[in-house]
Amino acid sequence: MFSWFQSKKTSTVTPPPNEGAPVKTAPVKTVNGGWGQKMGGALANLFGTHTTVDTYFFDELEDTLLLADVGVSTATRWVDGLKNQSWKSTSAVQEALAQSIEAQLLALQKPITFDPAKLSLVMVTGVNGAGKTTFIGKLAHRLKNEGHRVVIGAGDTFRAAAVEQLAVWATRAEATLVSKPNGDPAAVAYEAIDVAKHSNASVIILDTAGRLQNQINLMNELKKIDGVIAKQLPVGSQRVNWLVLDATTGQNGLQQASVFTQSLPLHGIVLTKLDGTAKGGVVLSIADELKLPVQWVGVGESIEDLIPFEPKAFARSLCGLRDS
Ligand SMILES: Nc1nc2c(ncn2[C@@H]2O[C@H](COP(=O)(O)OP(=O)(O)OP(=O)(O)O)[C@@H](O)[C@H]2O)c(=O)[nH]1
Ligand SMILES: [Mg+2]
Repeated sequence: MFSWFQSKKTSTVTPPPNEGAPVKTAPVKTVNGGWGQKMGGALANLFGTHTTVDTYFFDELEDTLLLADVGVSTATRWVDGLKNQSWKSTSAVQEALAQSIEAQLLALQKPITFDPAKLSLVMVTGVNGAGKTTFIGKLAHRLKNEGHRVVIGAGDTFRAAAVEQLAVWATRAEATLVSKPNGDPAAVAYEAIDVAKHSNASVIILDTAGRLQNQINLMNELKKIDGVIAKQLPVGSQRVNWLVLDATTGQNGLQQASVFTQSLPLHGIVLTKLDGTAKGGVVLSIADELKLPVQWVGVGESIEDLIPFEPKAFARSLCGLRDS
């Protein structure tokens, strides 16, 4: 394998330090701390301080949902639906709200699994600083622990520092890194697929440069990368395009997502930085308006801080309830 790696003149292929060692199958460490301490606090407080179900309570509920970044149309629809029923207590409203949110999110959920016997390629996109590279490190680590051989493609070729940052994550996650300084991101995708095929890897994760939704050329570049992947990836491989959204940007994320879907078919959202915000409600707007499932949640900066999205746990936490 090394002679083939060395024959690649224009790109750099960095195998993980322990290349050739037996694959670890240790279970992934459980993430502590759940969704982040801020989420659900305001709703828990509202339900805890109101005992009477009246117009004032519903007004407060709507305001609190808006503050959690649920979005105007979604919040209004939830609250109008609740107002039209009779309630014995505010805690009954709290339970019903959590159950409705869970049902709506569950209806959209399409779990994506990675089969070690087949090649998968995940393209990770999003605006600048959303948390793409950090997510890739966390995901690579998780997949590696599940027994996958992971190749990471450094598709952010604009900044040398971007490759360096990704190289640190690739080393931590024990993944192979394919980079092409100042190269074309589509060429990086091409080479990453080539390396994966020759090294019998099961997952390729492709980083991309951060781009704003109004940068037409950069948005078109995503289409080009996507086209190269379609041609180069073996028939029967799994293709996944995920958009990374920073939860702290709230409703702005919704706008970003709608523009990215015009350039690329998206299979889901990675919601990062939920540990630093009470605005987790944006998940509901994304579900409502874009019909996209959230697949992963980032809850910190370290390699273990990644949680697979679970509608029930999320809905209960958002409503200030314990996960029963
Ligand atoms: N608190 C917290 N910080 C995060 C999380 N994910 C990423 N970050 C931080 O967010 C900052 C940006 O993360 P990157 O992974 O570099 O984001 P990016 O999207 O790759 O950025 P560009 O490549 O510049 O577009 C870094 O300081 C990360 O440590 C998270 O889940 N929680
Ligand atoms: Mg990055």
